[in-house]
Amino acid sequence: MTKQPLLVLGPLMPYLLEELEKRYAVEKLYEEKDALGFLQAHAGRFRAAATSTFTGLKADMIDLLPALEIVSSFGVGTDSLDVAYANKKGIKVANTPDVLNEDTANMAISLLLAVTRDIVANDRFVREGRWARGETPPLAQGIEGKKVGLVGLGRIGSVIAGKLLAFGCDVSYHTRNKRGDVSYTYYADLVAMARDCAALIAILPGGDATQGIISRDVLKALGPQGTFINIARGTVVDEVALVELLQSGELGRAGLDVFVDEPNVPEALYTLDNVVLQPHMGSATVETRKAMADRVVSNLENYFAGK
Ligand code: 8YV
Repeated sequence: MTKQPLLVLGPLMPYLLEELEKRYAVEKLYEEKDALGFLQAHAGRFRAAATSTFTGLKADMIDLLPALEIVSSFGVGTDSLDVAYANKKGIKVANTPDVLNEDTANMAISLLLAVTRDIVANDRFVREGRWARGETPPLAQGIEGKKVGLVGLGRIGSVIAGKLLAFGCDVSYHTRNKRGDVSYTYYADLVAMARDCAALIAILPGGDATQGIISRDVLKALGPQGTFINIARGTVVDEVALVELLQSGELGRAGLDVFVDEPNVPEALYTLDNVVLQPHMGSATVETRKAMADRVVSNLENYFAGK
């Protein structure tokens, strides 16, 4: 049986590419020297494409793919995908929700503990021989009994909330609308939540609607004893304000997995001991990335099976 052509728009993990190649006649657009020329000659063959939250799918690319019916994206975020435009053109957009909830939530908890307990700074303290020289590091902060505010309470946010309860935290949340199905304290006003909380965790979608929602005012309200964790998107926070407030001590600590201009991280953060930095690793475990890859494949298979 001839394989259905599949256009892969950007690099994917090797396991996923292998699984796709078993089932489809894969063409890697990102390896074409003249991608536009390739599309002009061949675009009409592709009913399906695969991409990732990293590569995305913008309206101009959709316009170049007249036969496209489905795009299967690696990742849960849709901020880099022009979903509304795709749907308007009758193209289905599939992503990989749920399978990454636990590991991404674990990243939030790991950052919260690492930052409040000064794990990375104290690791440096030991390696630099300062403990051996008789120095004593400053006391860290506990999270037991503390108020932690979730900015966003979707699939991943809900898992984080459950895990925070196990650490004895008092969970509150800010979303556009109050949820009827949870008993956590709801704040319509994000500044008010930040003022009341010891830590804020950002776990809301990126994109225009949430751009800079964690503003300078929110971070200032969190204050010198406060901790900010971001595992959402760099765009949801005023990154300039974040760096300035961490430098001045007006914001206590931060654990950051995401940045505005990845992989570029504001260099001012490199020297700060009150910050733990990660290279966008929320879903990056062997187990979860495999499950995400399998979902990319099954989304395509289900589509072609008429499901
Ligand atoms: C991506 C992510 O999958 O799922 C998301 O939205 O941010 C990550 O898990 C990863 O960056 C690969 O594109």
